[in-house]
Amino acid sequence: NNLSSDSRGALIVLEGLDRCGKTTQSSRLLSYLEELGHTVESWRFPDRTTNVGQMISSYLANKSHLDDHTIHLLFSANRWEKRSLMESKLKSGTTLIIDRYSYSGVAFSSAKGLNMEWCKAPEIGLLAPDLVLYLDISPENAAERGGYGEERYEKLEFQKKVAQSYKTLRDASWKIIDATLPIEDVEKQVRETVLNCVEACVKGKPLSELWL
Ligand code: NYM
Repeated sequence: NNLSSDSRGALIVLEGLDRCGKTTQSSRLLSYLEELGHTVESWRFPDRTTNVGQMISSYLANKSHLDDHTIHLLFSANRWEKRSLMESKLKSGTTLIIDRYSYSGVAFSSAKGLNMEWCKAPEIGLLAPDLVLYLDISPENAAERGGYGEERYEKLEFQKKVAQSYKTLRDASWKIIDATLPIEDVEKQVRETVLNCVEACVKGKPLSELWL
């Protein structure tokens, strides 16, 4: 096999509305890549284990209140505190599967009415994903999936705005997948797209930074 030690890992991001199935697909993808012999890790943002992550977690649980700009910058800081580890993992050949990233940051904050360019600015210089898998589901459809939880943002009206924001963020790294298909069909598309992406990275596709 051609996984030589000097080839880098791929940065793969899953995005979508709450309840779109990201978490299920990222764990299935992790097992699949492991079975193929790849070195791979599954991460998620917010990373609630850090100090910043704990502030975010308390905000999401409605246990604290923060200005919209402040929480936006905390989400971004939470990615920045992982940036160097992310870069060294990728360069040493580890593929990272990440559940939510800068696109969530911009989509959720701009859905509150914050200026989109302002929202994108603190993300400049973070590593750009090689592939964004967008699990596409209508807000109504997502809401029917067992209902939303108690967390902030898990409301139909708000998710509609988030869906609109996501649409304006699409770029060439995005693959839109119909998340209303049966889990196995979604998984099949995820696998195909990811294998192409991993291969491109092995062959020397350079790492780049946001925004592309
Ligand atoms: N979220 C997530 C943001 O508002 N900004 C961000 O930068 C990120 C990464 O946090 N409703 C929102 C989206 C989710 C919530 O995410 C928690 P999860 O995947 O449910 O743990």
